[in-house]
Amino acid sequence: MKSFLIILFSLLIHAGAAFAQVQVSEPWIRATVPAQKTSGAYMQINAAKEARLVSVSTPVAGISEIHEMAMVNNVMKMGAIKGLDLPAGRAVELKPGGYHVMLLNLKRQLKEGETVPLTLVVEGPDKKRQSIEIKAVVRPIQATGATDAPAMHEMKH
Ligand SMILES: [Cu+2]
Repeated sequence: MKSFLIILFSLLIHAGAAFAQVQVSEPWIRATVPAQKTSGAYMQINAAKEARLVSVSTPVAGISEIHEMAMVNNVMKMGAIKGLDLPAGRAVELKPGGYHVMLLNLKRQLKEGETVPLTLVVEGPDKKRQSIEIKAVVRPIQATGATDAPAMHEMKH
């Protein structure tokens, strides 16, 4: 019995190690008003080994895209990118005014305080993919970062 427990324990450690290569901290989504169809999701992603975020999905949105923001002719524009590189050991921040996950075709209003599941798919240099399930907290509409206000999202999409 004792040896069985030890084996089980070591299996758990291995599963944990594989999963811990990519850590997501402080995921949040901006709350929406009733008719609003878009919002943004933000978080910090820290990959122990080089990886790439290749897709995101959530049951509350019809489409989820990875977006970057860039200055084009002095105007801040955003657009979808195919993936976001996650350098080894360095946190990549998705935040208002920067990289973000764009949630489109929202199926319902997102209310402050609720949690929303998100699935991130990360690809390693060996092309192996890993899904990471996280839960994002919905924060108030006016949460930090005026440049990425919901009204602006509505205009650009
Ligand atoms: Cu966007």
